[in-house]
Amino acid sequence: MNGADILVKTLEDLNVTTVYGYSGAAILPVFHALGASEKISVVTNSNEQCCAFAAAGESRATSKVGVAIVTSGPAITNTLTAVADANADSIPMLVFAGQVASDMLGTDDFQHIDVTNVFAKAAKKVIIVTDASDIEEIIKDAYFYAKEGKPGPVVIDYTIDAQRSDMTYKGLAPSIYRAKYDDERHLGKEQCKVFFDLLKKAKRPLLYIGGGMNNPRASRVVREFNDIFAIPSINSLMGKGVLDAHRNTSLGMHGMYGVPSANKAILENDLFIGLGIRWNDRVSQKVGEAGIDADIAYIDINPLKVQEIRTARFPKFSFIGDAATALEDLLAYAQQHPVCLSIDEWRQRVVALKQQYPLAYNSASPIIQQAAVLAELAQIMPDNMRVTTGVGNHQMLAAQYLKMARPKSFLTSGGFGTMGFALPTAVGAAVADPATPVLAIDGDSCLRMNMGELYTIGTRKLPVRILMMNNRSAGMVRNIQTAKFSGRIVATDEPNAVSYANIAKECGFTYVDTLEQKGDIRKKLGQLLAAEGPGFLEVITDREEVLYPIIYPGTGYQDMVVGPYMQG
Ligand SMILES: Cc1ncc(C[n+]2csc(CCOP(=O)(O)OP(=O)(O)O)c2C)c(N)n1
Ligand SMILES: [Mg+2]
Repeated sequence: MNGADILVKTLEDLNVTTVYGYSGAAILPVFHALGASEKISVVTNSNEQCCAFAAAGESRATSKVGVAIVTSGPAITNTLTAVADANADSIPMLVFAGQVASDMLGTDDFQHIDVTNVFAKAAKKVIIVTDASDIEEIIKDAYFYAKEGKPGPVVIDYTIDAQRSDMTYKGLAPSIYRAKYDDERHLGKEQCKVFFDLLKKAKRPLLYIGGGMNNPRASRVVREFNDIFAIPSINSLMGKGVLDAHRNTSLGMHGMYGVPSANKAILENDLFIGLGIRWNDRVSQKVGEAGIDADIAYIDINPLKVQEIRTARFPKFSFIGDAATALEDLLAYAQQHPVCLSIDEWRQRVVALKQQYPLAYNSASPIIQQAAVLAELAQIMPDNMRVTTGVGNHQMLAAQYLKMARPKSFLTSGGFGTMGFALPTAVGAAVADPATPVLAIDGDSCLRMNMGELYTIGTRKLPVRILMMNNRSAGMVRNIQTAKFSGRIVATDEPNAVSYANIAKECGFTYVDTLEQKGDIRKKLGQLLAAEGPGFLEVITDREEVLYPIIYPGTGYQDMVVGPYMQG
């Protein structure tokens, strides 16, 4: 075997069944070895950024660790944005790059770049491998390291001489590496008591669910927890679907573009229970700052973040560890020491907030509003649908309106806010879990960024439906120009010179349509959802539509601007 064969055999041992790969000379031995694999298939995306987004899409949608394999130089730098994106959202993945021969490292050799330095701040870890005798162990370790603690992407830079060198496969057991990263931290009885003493004292406790909880186990445990305690909840963008959004005490996403009732509730809570969250600045004003006087209980696996919050916000309870395990410990404690909450008034209050501050939009306009499409979609979308989004108004409206009922069902670029995300992520989600239908909700500007994925989806006949919101504008940025830059629209409006639906058709989409009439929204959405094979619906929407609510940077929840259609 050579070093490339060992890489492939190691991935097989780890039960990897798909890699997202784009070839090139410096990685060709690995592609040659992949060609002989009966267990691994290669999906070729339209560029390397899409390979990495698709790999991360696998990880976002399932418990797998997605794998991308690309060549050196411009290929690996093409993945930088997607790697940083995965890092920002704590998504595990492996990205392999071919590299020039080890004796050419640091020279101006063709397509050479210092990957270790370029990715140092963008990935959870970067490893350069110049000796094939290391590769098996490095990959097996990296696979589980990517998942442990605060998950993230690992980049492995593999020189061409190492790929070619002869080596024997050791067959190291993956379980050794898995066990190395077992998290064995539990809450002790005293800590459980502190938590429940706080909770019993609280009149208006609020669960705040983050992306750290967005997996089946954590979702199951927190649902069990809330079946008992029925604590009103809000979620971050990344925490959508962890708790069932249909529950009447689930308020939905809060923050800069959050739903009004969630943003109102946070102003009124007196115990903020943060689970798997990182206190992002898009959440605007933070609990513990002036205006929100609440006790804080905080559980997260990232020691740096918990420590930061301990020194900045003085939580009355905090724990560094797996939030699902901590909740299991709390549940076990509560079984032995029954806890009774008297928060009925608060439960009724949040239900009233939802009724008092519903989402609303310009329903009188003759032109289709993106919000109207999302509101209709929320009515008819089946619970088993997995959604991906772009970045912009359509993304925030999807987050506001869609009631996700399952974890890992709403895949969106949170921490990095990366345009071009929806299509390649949908590719990864559809390949990894073909039984779950995927709906990619994308904006016109975002779609253009990785339009090549129409080809990937169409030619592979992937079960992906695309709902394209075409307002002929980078709407979210245009909104800021209108509100804060004297209405001067620069580089955000686009002419509508092309039919995207026609492009999709040309790429092999079997269902394509365009929606322009308000009266057809429900019918055409239904047709898109029911379509067999790849489907594409282009919706022509109002360029002047403004996304509400908004909390402008530097202001707080009490300054939320709800616009002319919602109640303040
Ligand atoms: C790679 C990248 N470039 C630029 C931005 C800044 N940005 C955020 S939203 C947005 C507009 C998105 O437009 P579109 O996809 O049409 O969505 P809309 O807001 O119109 O619904 C831009 C340019 C970004 N987030 N990511
Ligand atoms: Mg747009």
